Amino acid sequence: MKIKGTSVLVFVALVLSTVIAESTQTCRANLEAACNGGSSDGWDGEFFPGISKIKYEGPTSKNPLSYKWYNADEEILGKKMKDWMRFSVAFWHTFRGTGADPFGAPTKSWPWEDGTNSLTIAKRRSKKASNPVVRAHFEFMNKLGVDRWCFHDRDIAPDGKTLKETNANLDAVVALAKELQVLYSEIAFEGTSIKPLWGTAQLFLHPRYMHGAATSSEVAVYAYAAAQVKKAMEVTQYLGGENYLFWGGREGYQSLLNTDMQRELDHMASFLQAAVDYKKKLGFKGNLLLEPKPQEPTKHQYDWDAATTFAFLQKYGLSGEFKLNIECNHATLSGHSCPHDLETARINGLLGNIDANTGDPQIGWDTDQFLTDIAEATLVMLSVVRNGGLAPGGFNFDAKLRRESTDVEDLFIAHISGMDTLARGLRNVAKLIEDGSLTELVRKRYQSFDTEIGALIEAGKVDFETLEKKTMEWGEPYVPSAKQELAEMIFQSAL
Ligand code: XLS
Ligand code: NI
Ligand code: NI
Repeated sequence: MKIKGTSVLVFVALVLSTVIAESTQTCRANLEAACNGGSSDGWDGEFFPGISKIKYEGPTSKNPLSYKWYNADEEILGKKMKDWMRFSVAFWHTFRGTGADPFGAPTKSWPWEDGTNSLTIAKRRSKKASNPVVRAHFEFMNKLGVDRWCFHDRDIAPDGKTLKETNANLDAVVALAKELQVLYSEIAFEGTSIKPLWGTAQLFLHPRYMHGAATSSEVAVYAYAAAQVKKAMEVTQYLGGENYLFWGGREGYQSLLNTDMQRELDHMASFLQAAVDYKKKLGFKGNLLLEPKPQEPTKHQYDWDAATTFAFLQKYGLSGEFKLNIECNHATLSGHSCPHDLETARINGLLGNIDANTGDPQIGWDTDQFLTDIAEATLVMLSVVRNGGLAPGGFNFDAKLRRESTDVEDLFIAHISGMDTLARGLRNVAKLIEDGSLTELVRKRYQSFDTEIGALIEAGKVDFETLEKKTMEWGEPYVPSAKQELAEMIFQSAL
């Protein structure tokens, strides 16, 4: 996309790429050693000076800073790997994550944060020209070779005293993000534009949302949330975002004793209907996504899982307007597996995006770990391939480093590992499809329905009386083996 002032940006891009290439004049990215006498406000160096662009080196490489399975331009099953994956970096985990947990203080002192005083950083973040966090983020994406990102309004810009001030803070950072998107698109991605995979409004951190946002018992909070979403939709569109997301972290309840569940659900539907209307007014072309999660922070969230969310959408006549963003760790928290929720979304035409992560079987919360289980990744990719891909959705790494991983390079290693795992899953799916025996096993299992009477049943045309007559005629059915172990054996051999 050509914009006004592109030539200026190309010039800046050339200068910047020279700086990057020569790696001279690099300010060490920490507050003590920053160029401007202990303040990194004037920052224009590299944040990751020792790390160059991550390249594909193949499965035999021992270099942790290389891709072993993800080869962006390689074609698999008729599409380039990058087009199957459409990877995205989650700004909040990667650049705002501190390693703090309910029991412990932050463990990470990232070069772009001061690690202690969030207000200082917040102020610094709100100053367009000197926003080290956003700058670090785009350098990271460039080096990783990922051209999509996801954000909440409040992770990129802080709250002000009034909504007006807050919106102005957001505008300043969004202007810088837009500039950097164009800049890095030119220098790093040969004209393909960097953009958000999705944007969203953070409707769970601020105390005003303690009873929920769209489902708050306070009408002024409902209104505030609407105003916040309106603005977040606008900036997502401005940045070229491909989707807009709703995650209802506090849309739910702690106790049914003080909750009018019917009223809250009706409010949520009105809120989402208003978002649909505003999307149309804006002319926003992307998908609206809902992200199911059963609980945490509330005891019960209304978008419990894919099936519950689908029922809600149908009840309120919103089905055609939303797709689902399935997060693997949420699926397991709801008592399903990730592939179960992916398939539930897919067969109902709702699979729009994946928040790629995984939980820990021994810890009962949303640990948001990078997915490194190859078997799981293969099943995930099976759903994606059956879905014909995810576009305009993709894979957002809603995943964070463990509290104990504190090196800057760990951020790269984590993403590389997550990307390689899914890439390996895709390669395995190709093997399974080429081999064909799993598909054949499933086909054979249902072949009794590939008959005249089976077809009539599937068309919903056979009544109980007819089936009773058939049963008299057929006698006791022959019931063959399900071949589960054989299916597992075939699956294993593709990994
Ligand atoms: C939290 C959610 C959240 C959404 C975006 O559990 O996964 O990160 O993806 O608000
Ligand atoms: Ni998520
Ligand atoms: Ni989550």
